[in-house]
Amino acid sequence: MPRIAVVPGSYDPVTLGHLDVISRAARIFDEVHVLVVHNPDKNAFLPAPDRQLLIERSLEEARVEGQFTVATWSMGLLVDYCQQVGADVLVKGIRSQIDLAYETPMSIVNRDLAGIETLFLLPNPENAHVSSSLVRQVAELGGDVSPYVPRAVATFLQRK
Ligand code: COD
Repeated sequence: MPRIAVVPGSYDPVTLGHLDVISRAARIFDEVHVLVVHNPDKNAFLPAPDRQLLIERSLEEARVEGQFTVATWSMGLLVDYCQQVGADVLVKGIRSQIDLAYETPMSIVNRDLAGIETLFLLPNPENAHVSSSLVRQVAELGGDVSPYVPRAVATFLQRK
């Protein structure tokens, strides 16, 4: 049986920090589903189809090795998607105590709801400060986002 993991996020937009977590998950699991999920606590910057496309382009461009599916989920619980595709692990990145405080209750609820475990990965130090919200802010104010995002994202945001 292949081990399948889901790496969910808002990915609004995908950053080098996300890409690092995704590629490390691909070294642990046979299949990785990178899932764009709407976070009701955040205002969307890019539409979900653009976010998904940028993840696909970034994985291709960086030649990240692994078996990937990139998808968008807006139909209900994250664990419903996991069960639908046969995944029993969620992978999340933890940059700080704030991330841990936010993720801990969700990880317990996801295990209660469906027996889905959450694997937390620490970021590489060079990406630990990178977030999509920082990228959005720099982009909106006309700054250079290329140190923080895959090339496909930098090009897309410049055109936008
Ligand atoms: N380095 C390492 N990890 C990073 C970095 C970085 N630089 N940047 C972000 N990450 C991690 C985040 O900590 C997170 O784990 C993941 O990457 C995604 O980050 P974002 O910002 O794109 O996404 P979020 O934080 O808005 O998460 C959206 C989710 C939909 C994944 C989240 O809200 C969730 O799990 N919701 C659950 C919905 C549900 O089913 N609820 C009911 C039961 S809990």
